[in-house]
Order: sequence, then structure tokens, then C-alpha cells
Amino acid sequence: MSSLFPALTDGPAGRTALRFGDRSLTYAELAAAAGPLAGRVAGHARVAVWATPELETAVAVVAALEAGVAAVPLNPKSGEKELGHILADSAPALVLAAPGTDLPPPVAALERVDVDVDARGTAPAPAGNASAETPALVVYTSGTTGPPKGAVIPRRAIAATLDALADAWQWTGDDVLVHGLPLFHVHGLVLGVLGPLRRGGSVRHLGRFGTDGVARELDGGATMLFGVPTMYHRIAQALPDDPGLAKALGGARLLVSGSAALPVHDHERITAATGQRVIERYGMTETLMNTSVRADGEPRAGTVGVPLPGVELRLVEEDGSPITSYDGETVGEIQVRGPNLFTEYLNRPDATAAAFTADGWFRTGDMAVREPDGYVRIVGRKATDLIKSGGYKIGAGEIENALLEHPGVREAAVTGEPDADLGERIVAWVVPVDPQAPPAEGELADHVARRLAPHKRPRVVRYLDTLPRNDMGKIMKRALTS
Ligand code: MCA
Ligand code: AMP
Repeated sequence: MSSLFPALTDGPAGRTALRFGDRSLTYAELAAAAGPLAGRVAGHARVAVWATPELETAVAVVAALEAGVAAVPLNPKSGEKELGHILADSAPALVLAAPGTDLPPPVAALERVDVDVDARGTAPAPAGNASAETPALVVYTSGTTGPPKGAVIPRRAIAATLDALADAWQWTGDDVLVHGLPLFHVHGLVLGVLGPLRRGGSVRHLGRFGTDGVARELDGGATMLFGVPTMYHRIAQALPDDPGLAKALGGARLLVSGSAALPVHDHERITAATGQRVIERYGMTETLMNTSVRADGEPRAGTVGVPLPGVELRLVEEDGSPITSYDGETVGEIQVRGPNLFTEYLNRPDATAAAFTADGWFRTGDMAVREPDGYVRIVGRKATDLIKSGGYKIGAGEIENALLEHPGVREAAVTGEPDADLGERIVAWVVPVDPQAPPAEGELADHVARRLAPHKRPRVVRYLDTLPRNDMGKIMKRALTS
């Protein structure tokens, strides 16, 4: 297969490809830095990338993809237990990291290759022997129970999703994207870094999201903003006191939200202050992008638009029978099929088989209706044990298991509760071993943050004498409300 990034060799060599803070690389420099690194990793099946929000991460992933090697992005804030699981499961040959970065024990045990963004070698021979089905990324994603699963994303899916978005958003090499998303998930990495590079455009990464950085970059030539709803919520909160932010957003070509639903109230506040409509797109680690409001379509708050080119989407009843009505009322599970889909969960044939129907449709678990003109409106999720907090998907079971490993916890149940900023916040319901001396809230939050990741920590802990259970002994989570 040819390169995923034709602009590395055929594009405007002097155009800025990547900018992180005050460090940037042109296309020519990126090709020259990725070349030697691609040579270094070539021949391996998978390499890990220590995915700090830095230039090195982008160069490392580009080098791996140019070599036809799958990159496994690691969240640098993941705890030892989570990292240990990901490394044992994906067995990367080595880890690519920024020079000088400290790597924690399970990662430090791997052979390390420092990413030299100043290297100037020859551009990589595109993609080695890679085919369209060769894995490009393995991205770990939480399920309702058990540890995260590695979604194997082939090169074909990345090309298909980015080209479909180019069509839907009129996204070209003239666009300059700004965002502050993490680089170990699809949103920040595939859309936010590989997207601009496939178009021959530019990305400016903020390092850390903040409304000041958004205003500065949109005022200074950036044309598009990507963010999760929490980021747009924070923008909506800041707008009344920040005319500069309003002006900068007002000048943008496209504001895109995704990873969770953006509340209509935030849509309205942003439009009122800036004159701009935020558009939403709907995706998933396993499917990359499925639908979007189109740049040339009618923006409609509360919907995720229409299926992207090449994506088949249907709604099905509980028994799997397709819903044919477009009435804005009949709720069904979204199933999708198309070149944007992942191949499998690594080492999990059982989970892969369960995720697809016999005729190849992927079961998203998202519940939606379709409006008469085809716009999709997501109304909820099938599994109550999946929590979306700050745009991160978090499995309740994983946090329950971590809590149960704390010596002061006898029983634990985890739920999601509405939160204006995060969408949902994680609530831990805990039966302590010693009711007279229960482990403190902060201690339990730290315990989960250390083992798994800080975004998986409970924001609230509620102590109970017993958990409500049905006759079968199953915890009745619906009874757990404050
Ligand atoms: C706090 N911190 C702690 C603890 N408490 N660290 C260790 N132990 C603790 N007990 C640290 C955190 O690591 C963080 O550090 C800081 O304190 C604040 O934490 P937190 O409150 O969690 O962060 P926040 O400021 O509220 O973050 C909001 C956010 C973030 C920026 C919106 O949630 C975010 O980046 N979300 C994006 C998620 C995303 O990209 N999802 C895409 C997946 P520090 O501040 O240094 O970090 S979905 C996807 O890819 C699909 C395909 C799709 O459709 O897009
Ligand atoms: P993840 O598995 O972390 O990739 O998250 C995918 C999930 O995020 C989807 O299954 C949806 O539940 C949710 N999601 C993504 N984009 C949107 C959106 N625009 N509106 C509502 N939910 C979304």
C-alpha cells in the first residue's frame, strides 16, 4: 500500500506540518526525521509509543506507519497495572519515547528508542510491504468488564475515515487545525494528527487544552478546532468574559465536537456568543468515524449528522431486526459496516466475534433515532456500565476491580452520574471492611489513579452498609442514586 501521507514526499516541502508549542517541523523536516526512525523500527510487528502531547509522539507514529509497523500508543499517565496489561497483551518490540522522558517500570523494561525530531535522513520508503489490511494502530479501549481491549485498526480504516471526513468537512491542505487532545486515543491521534498530515495541512497542538491557547491559535491563522464536549463546555463558560475568545471562534472555518454528546445548552451559548455553529461527528475507537454533520449541511444541535461516505448505518430492534422508519422516534441500536471498521480485538477472538453480527455489522451499543432526512440523534447507550467522562470511555467493572484490591474495601459498585463539565462523573459506592474507619475518598481516588489512570478515578465516593442486590445476588445499580 502507498504512504498514508503523500504530502511527505509530494507535498509543499516548506509547509509546516506539525507545531507543538514553539517547536515545529515542515513536511520536508518531518520526512527527514521519520526516515531514519522508520528504518529503525521496520520489520517489527508492533512498537509502543510513549504518547506525551509532544512533537516526538507525532514523529514516532508517522515513522511506524511509514515503515508499515503498528504503533501502540500508551497513555503516559496510566498506572502500572494498566500499562502492564497493555504491554503483556500487545508485546511491542520496543518503545519510542522523547529523549529524557522517564519511563515507569513496565515500560522501562522494553528496549527504548529515543525519537530525534532533529534527525535529517532520507525520507522513508513508503510503507514497506504493508497492505491495506496491515495493522496501523492498536488502541486500547475499555469495556464494561475486565481490562481494556486492544482494537486493531488497519491502514485501510485510517485512509477511509480521513478521506470521508475530508469530503464531509471540505477539509484540505489549506486548513490549520488546533487542539489539545490526548494523543493515545483516536480523536487526538487519528483525527487530530494523522488527519492534517494526510491532507498536507498543519496541526498546532496546545500541549494542554485551555481557552487562551484556543483563542491565540484561531486568532493567528488556525481554521479548525477539534474538542470533546468538556472542552466546548469550558469555552461556553469562558465566553461571556472573554471577547477575544468570541472573536477568535467567530473567525474559524469549522468547530467540531465529538467523543460524547455536546449538550444543546452549550451549543446555544457558543452560537449566541460567536455566531458559529459547532458541528458534531460520531465515532468509536473500533469504527473510527461513522457520521457527521457536513460542512455544507444544515447544522442541527443534538444530532450527529448523516453517515459518512462509504459507511453503512442501520438501527436494529432488541431482536436484531432492522428498523426501517425515519420518524425521529423509534429507538434502535446503531450498527455499522464499512471500510472504516477495525479488524479485531487483539488476542480476543471471543470479544471480536461477539462485537459483530453474522453478516458483518458492528454492534456499537449506542442507541439512536433517525430523523426523516436521515440525521442521526443518539439518545443513550445500551450498557449502563460504560461511563463517558471528559470524553473518555471508562468501564465500571475495571474500576470496581481496582477498588476491591484496596484492603479497606469489602464491596464496590461504580456508576456514572450527570456532570455539567465532564458529561458524567464516576461515583464509587463502597462498603468498607471497617465501617468505623472507612478509607478516605481521596485515598480511594489516588488508589485508582495510580493503578489505572487519573481519568478513571472516582470523583465522588459514597459509603454504604450493604449494596442493594436482587434475589440472584446481582447488584442493582439502578437503586444506587443519591
Ligand atoms: C488529579 N490528577 C491526578 C489525581 N487527581 N493524578 C493522579 N492522582 C490523582 N488522584 C491530575 C490529572 O492527571 C490531570 O493532570 C489533572 O490532575 C486534572 O485531572 P482531570 O480533572 O481528570 O482533568 P481535567 O482537567 O478535568 O480534564 C478534562 C479534559 C480531559 C482536558 C477534557 O478529560 C481530556 O483531555 N479529555 C479528552 C478525552 C479524549 O480525547 N477522548 C477521546 C476518546 P493533567 O492536567 O496534567 O492532565 S473517544 C474517541 O477517540 C472516539 C473515537 C471519538 O469519537 O472521539
Ligand atoms: P470510545 O470507545 O472511547 O472510542 O468512545 C466511543 C463512544 O463515544 C461511542 O460509542 C459513543 O457512545 C460516544 N460518542 C462519540 N461521539 C459522540 C457524539 N458526537 N455524540 C454522542 N456520543 C458520542
